[in-house]
Amino acid sequence: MPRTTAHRAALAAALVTPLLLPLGTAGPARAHGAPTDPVSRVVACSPEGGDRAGTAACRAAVAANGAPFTAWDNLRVANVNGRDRAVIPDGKLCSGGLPAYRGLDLARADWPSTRMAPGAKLTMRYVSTIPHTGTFRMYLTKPGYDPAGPLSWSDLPEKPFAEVTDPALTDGAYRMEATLPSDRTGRHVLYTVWQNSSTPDTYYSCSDVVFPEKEKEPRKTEEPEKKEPAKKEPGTKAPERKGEPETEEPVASPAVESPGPQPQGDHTPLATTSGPASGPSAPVLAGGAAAVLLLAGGAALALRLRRR
Ligand SMILES: [Cu+2]
Repeated sequence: MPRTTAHRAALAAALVTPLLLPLGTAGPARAHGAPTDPVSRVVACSPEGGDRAGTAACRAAVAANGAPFTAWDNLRVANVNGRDRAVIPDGKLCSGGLPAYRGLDLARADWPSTRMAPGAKLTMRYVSTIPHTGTFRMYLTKPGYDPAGPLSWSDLPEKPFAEVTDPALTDGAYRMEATLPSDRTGRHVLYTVWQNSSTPDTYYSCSDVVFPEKEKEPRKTEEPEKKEPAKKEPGTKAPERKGEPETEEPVASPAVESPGPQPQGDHTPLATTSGPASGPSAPVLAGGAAAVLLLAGGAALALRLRRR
């Protein structure tokens, strides 16, 4: 594994205690990004995904993939330029059509998920250690979405429920505020598209989210097998699960400041190797390049951490 311990520790810290991660003052490291809250499939099932990586869904995904999701931050396709629906095939939205991530496209209803409240404020955390400029678009599968079928573009509304351009990068992550649609129940996919403006790349991510099921009848009859969603009992809050999106946490205001033009030299565009039509060896090359970049970034991070 070409990943450094420092880098692994960085993601672990980002997943557990993002506010404590001292990346905010750091210079650019060589990496890209992915949503960690609500956690994306690729992060959850990566070797750094902790308990989530051991779930049946993640084990099946890795098996179908034929390789672990080590490069969790490299799910990107070059030169899409906003033509997501034309370039990324139906059923392959979660992999971006990239063979190296095909395990993420499995149609399952048990992916590691994050609980959400309809209509609530969402603060998405999208870990990244290099400040690309660009626009994030967030989509939520339509009411009635069936997680047992392949995810297709027709499952997503035409318009994103949130769109954020050039959010501030704080504590190693972009934080984006959005208001969730209020009419969803049950399991859904939050699909995030990050179209860079400072690179030719677009990043794709599936985060599995679960809204409370609708109460069918106001409790006239007892249904013993019925599960009460999010029953409030003092002192029994599950520590592992993310409940409602955090509302008390101060967040960077979205889309106010632009970090300015990025030198292209600090990033390796994979224009010729990362398209969905490229051969099976291309993602391996891409992964190798990313691994080198990540190695460099991890070393830089280690130095920074040591200096503190
Ligand atoms: Cu990048």
